Amino acid sequence: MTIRNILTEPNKLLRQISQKVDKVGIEEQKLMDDMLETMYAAKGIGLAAIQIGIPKRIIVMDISKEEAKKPIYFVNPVIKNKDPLKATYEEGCLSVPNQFANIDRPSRCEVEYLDYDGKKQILKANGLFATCIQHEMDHLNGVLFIDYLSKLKRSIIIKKLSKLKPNSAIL
Ligand code: GNR
Ligand code: NI
Repeated sequence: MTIRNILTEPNKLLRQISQKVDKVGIEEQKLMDDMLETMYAAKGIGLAAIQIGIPKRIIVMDISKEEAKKPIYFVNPVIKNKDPLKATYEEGCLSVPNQFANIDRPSRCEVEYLDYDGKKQILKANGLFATCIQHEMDHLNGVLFIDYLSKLKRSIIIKKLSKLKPNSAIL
């Protein structure tokens, strides 16, 4: 397993739409292993493949608070039955370092996906899990949580990040 570099905003790759996976094979499993190790190393609770530069519809997540790790692997996830009731969480993103904002999203949803072994699964999500899977799903569609903020707030964040990373304007 390898810890990979996490891309940060501004970076055009983060705006790319990720492609469906045909088959969950060895290559995809190795990618999921690397993603999980990278996510744990960065102290995140979720990671989408595009955050390490791979435009495939793959997400890893672990929202367990205890010592015991409970990773979940999602391939080709689809979100269904979003609750019209919204919940607000303070979100952060490993690709938008050190920036946080309150974001409203459907409080509950269902997610259909293929697991690590390529088996079809469906889960009902609420609380932080519902927020996180929707945040990760956005990554697969080139969307970041800062896109839900006003233009002014978003541009202030992007300006801050660009200063930390002067070369990013040409990526
Ligand atoms: O680690 C993360 N924490 C988090 C907190 C609130 C809402 C969403 C997240 S996801 C984030 C990791 C990340 O950037 N995943 O794409
Ligand atoms: Ni993120």
